[in-house]
Amino acid sequence: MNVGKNGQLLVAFGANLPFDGAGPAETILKSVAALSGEGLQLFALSRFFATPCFPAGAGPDYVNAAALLTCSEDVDLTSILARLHAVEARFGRERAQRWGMRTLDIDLLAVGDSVLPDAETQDRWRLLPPEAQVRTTPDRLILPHPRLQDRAFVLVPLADVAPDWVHPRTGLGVLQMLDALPPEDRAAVKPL
Ligand code: PH2
Ligand code: MG
Ligand code: MG
Repeated sequence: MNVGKNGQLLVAFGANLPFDGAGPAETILKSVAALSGEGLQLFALSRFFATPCFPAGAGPDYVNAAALLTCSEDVDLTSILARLHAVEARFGRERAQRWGMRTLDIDLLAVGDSVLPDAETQDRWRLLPPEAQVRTTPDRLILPHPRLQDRAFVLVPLADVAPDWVHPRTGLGVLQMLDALPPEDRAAVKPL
């Protein structure tokens, strides 16, 4: 799929380990600059938040943020993902363990109102029961990100940069998705 010139990319940042003398917040900020160097311009950047690690107890607290990026040229999604991974790698990301600790995680949350690879597959992964979420992981890109609606550490920052974005499968806006979460999940996401 092509993103198209000025296509809107919603991305989430997460980090819970220092890299090269920089703490998580500094690393996220530097990575935003690095993304601009890759042709992904920053349109809006959220506040930074301290969030408890998910799953609970699996590591130090995270810093989470979100951004709205725009693409300067018409490019393929594969190239966008390669750029995100290249920036993760530059900031010390090693892909050892799913949900493991990381110096920098950049997740593509959504590309406008695109649904990938198709509506039925997005629905299936989005509606996967929690036990199955632990056991299985998709081997291809699912958009919107299948766990987006479940995580306050994604939705709270997202509300800063794209409050009007509507999930193309559920029809729910970012604030509606936030309202559907347990209040304690939202309260645990604290501005830095
Ligand atoms: N990312 C994970 C696993 N757990 N927990 C928090 N609080 N924030 C994250 O960004 C995060 C996580 C895997 O990407
Ligand atoms: Mg992630
Ligand atoms: Mg990731």
